[in-house]
This record gives sequence, structure tokens and C-alpha cells, in this order.
Amino acid sequence: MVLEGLAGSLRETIRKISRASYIDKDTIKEVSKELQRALLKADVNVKLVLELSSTLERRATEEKPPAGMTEQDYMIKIIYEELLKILGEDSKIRLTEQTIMLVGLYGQGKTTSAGKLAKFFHRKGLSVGLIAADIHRPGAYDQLEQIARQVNVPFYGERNVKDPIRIIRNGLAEFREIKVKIIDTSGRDSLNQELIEEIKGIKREFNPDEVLLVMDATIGQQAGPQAQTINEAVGITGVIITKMDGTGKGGGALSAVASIHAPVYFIGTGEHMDDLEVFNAKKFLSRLLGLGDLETLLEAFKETEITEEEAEESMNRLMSGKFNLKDMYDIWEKFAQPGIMRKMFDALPLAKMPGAGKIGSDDIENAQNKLNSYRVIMDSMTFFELEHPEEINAKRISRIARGSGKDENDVRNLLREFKAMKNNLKAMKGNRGFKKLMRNQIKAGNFGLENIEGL
Ligand SMILES: Nc1nc2c(ncn2[C@@H]2O[C@H](COP(=O)(O)OP(=O)(O)OP(=O)(O)O)[C@@H](O)[C@H]2O)c(=O)[nH]1
Ligand SMILES: [Mg+2]
Repeated sequence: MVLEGLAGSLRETIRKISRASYIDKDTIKEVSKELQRALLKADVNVKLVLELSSTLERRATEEKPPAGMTEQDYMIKIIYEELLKILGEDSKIRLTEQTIMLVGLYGQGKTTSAGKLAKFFHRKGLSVGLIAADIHRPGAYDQLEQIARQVNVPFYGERNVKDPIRIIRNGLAEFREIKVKIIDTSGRDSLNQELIEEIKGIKREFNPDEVLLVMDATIGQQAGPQAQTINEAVGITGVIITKMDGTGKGGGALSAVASIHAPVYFIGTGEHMDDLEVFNAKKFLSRLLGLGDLETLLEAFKETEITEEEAEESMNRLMSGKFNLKDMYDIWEKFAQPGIMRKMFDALPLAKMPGAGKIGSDDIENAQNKLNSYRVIMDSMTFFELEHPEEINAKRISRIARGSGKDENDVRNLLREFKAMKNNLKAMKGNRGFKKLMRNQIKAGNFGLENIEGL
């Protein structure tokens, strides 16, 4: 697969970030340098690489992660967002009546993509017609005619006619009743004025709804300037990147896409007519970075996000010395809902990687079980007990254990943890540094008792 090399180095960088114990200036610099090397090695345009790394450094230095997100994850998020800018926003081709013109250099996959597109629209229930306007390549007519037969859509061409405008005009007239008209055009082995004039003429005459640049993924650095020249001539509205199944660096094609600011609609992944994938920049990038479904992860973070006021309020309650089991219960209810942890975990395949230094499946399981078990125990307590845990004697412990179906030891453990937490809070009362730390802890959603006990 194209971009395999880049994917490997990017994943390594991300693993490093998530393993880092903190993110400081040196870490940021190191990550930035590493990204630069990876991108340059993959043939991404130098200017683009420098822009990306300086934006990354600036953002990582200036921005603070939102509540509920660690510095490490935020750094990864910045990298994700900046790389996403290269790929452009997700934009899909419309499923309506339209005329599509394919442009691109020799052998990039225009004719093949015309067939794949025809099949795509046909499957979506739209009638499609293919028009052969490549007047240069010997055999272009036969190639498209054969493809049309293969995907079972009507074909229009005029063998031996050397005027693409005339062919297209007749073709469009013939296909009056057809919804999607796809025009295959000529390529050249390098950009030349003749090709530019030819596609410019077609564009001027018919003003197609979409002008799609067909570009081989393995094309090198020259892709950028070529795409820009074609874009200036005809205004590219979208891109099809072909031969993603090949081997190659792929950075040239990425740079070209970034330079023309047109969405990638599809990627071609093989020679067959079915080998066309609708391109989704976010999914593609997440896959490339080995992040799994990052969107889901961000959603999970959003759910745990709390406002400054809420954090302040919880903190004041914690610090007031009146902290009781009910407060602890409320906090768990609010921030340790079952599902949120699981969701975050599922969205973070990194966490499952050996040696990634993140929470593992067992940790999640244990934490979840512990919280659930504590909750069940607290459900069996009376309001009086929740508000006055110090009044819970052996007799009450025995009743709570029976009521919750737990061991008396479990109840004692819960009370012990609560007591330790409360003592720690009391000891830290009036300590401004601690107050600040607590506020951040609360904002970050870290309510694990171990975080506080370990202070
Ligand atoms: N592996 C692979 N091969 C592809 C893909 N797309 C096209 N090809 C192959 O690339 C070669 C060139 O494809 P064409 O569709 O003829 O390219 P073109 O841009 O029309 O070329 P000209 O008409 O000569 O300018 C053919 O052998 C195709 O089978 C793809 O996504 N993957
Ligand atoms: Mg062709």
C-alpha cells in the first residue's frame, strides 16, 4: 500500500508521544523534527512540511488541552488536525444529474477511473453514459468502449475523429436522457501547452459540473506543480487518487492535493472496476496514524468535559472538609459512568498496544468493577450513612454488606479509601498549590482515589 512508510514513522512518533511522561519544549521540538523527517522521506513537499511543523510547534506550545484530555492526547490531536488540513475537508461527490470531465497526465488512470465511476453511479441508481474524448492515444476508443460494456453502461465515441469538442457535443446530445455523463480526455507524458489548450477548450465549451483530476498515488514531487498548472487552466473541483494499492511514497500526491485545495473524492485501489473507494479524509488519516476511530474518541472526551464552574464547585466541596460519601458518590455518578471509560478505551487502540504505557484492558476492567462495586455498596447505605460515614459501625457494615450482596470486607475497603481520601484532603487544606492541582484534576476528570492518595 502506498504511504506505508509514512504510516510506519507516524505511528512510531505517536507511540512516543503517548509514552512520554510529560510534554515540554524539548518533546515538542523532537516530535516536530521527527515529523519533518518522516514527511520529507515520504516525498511531501518541503514548504508544506515546514509549514506543518511550525504550526505544530506553535500550537503545542500555546494551546492547552481541554478538560478531560491529557497533554499527550492533545498533542496527537494537533498532529491529526494539521495532517487533516493537507487532505482537505471531507466532501462527497453529489449523487445528482451532472457532467463530469476527467483530466490528468498519461497513464494516471483516467480511462479506468471513468469506468469505475460509471459503475459507482450506476449502482447508486443513476443512469450513466461514457464519452470517449481522448483523440490522441491509439486504442483509447476501444479501451473505453470495452470498459463501458464491462460495467454495462452506454458508450459514445467517434472513431478517427480528431475534434474532441465535436465528439463531446454529439455525445452529450445522444445522452440527453442520461443523468451522469462522464467524459474521458487525453493525457500526455508530460505537461504541455497542447494538452492545456485541449482541456481548456473542453472546459470553456461545456463547463462541466465536475472537473476531476486523476492522479497516480505513486507520482513524485512533480505532481504538485503539474496539478497547479492544470488547476489554473480548468479549475479542478475534485481529485481521484489511483493506484493506492501500489508501492510508493505517496507524499507527492498528498502535496499536490494540498496545493490545489480540492477534495479527494475517491481512491483507486486496483485495476478492477470495483476497486474504487469513496474517500473519507478523517477515516483515512486515522487509519494511517493507527488511531482507530479518533472521532469516537473525541466524542467520548466531550461527554466527560465539564465547565470551569462545575470544576470550581466540586473543588470547593472537596476542600470544605465537609466532604462525605455522598459527594464521592455524586462524583462517581457524574464522571465515572460505565460506558464512558469503555468508549474511550475502544476508541484508543493505542492503549491496547504492548508497551504503549497506557491503560490496559485489565486496568479498565478493574477500575470499572471497583467503581461499580462501590456504587452498589453505596446504594445500600441510608442517607444518614452517606452523609455521616464516621457513624458506620460494625452492625451497619454487616447490614450494608447483606443489602448489597457484597463482602463485609468490601464495605470496609470502601470506607478505608474514603477515609484516606478525606484525610489527604484535610491535610492539604489551605495549600494553594494543591488547590490548583485539584482543580486541574477535577477538570481532567481524574477522580481515581489512587490519584489523591498518592500525593
Ligand atoms: N493497480 C492499479 N492499477 C490501476 C489503477 N487505476 C488504473 N490502473 C492501471 O493503470 C494503467 C493506466 O490506466 P488508464 O486508465 O489507461 O490511464 P489513463 O490515464 O487513461 O492513460 P492515458 O489514456 O494513456 O492517458 C492501466 O493498466 C490500469 O489498469 C489502480 O487504482 N490500481
Ligand atoms: Mg485513457
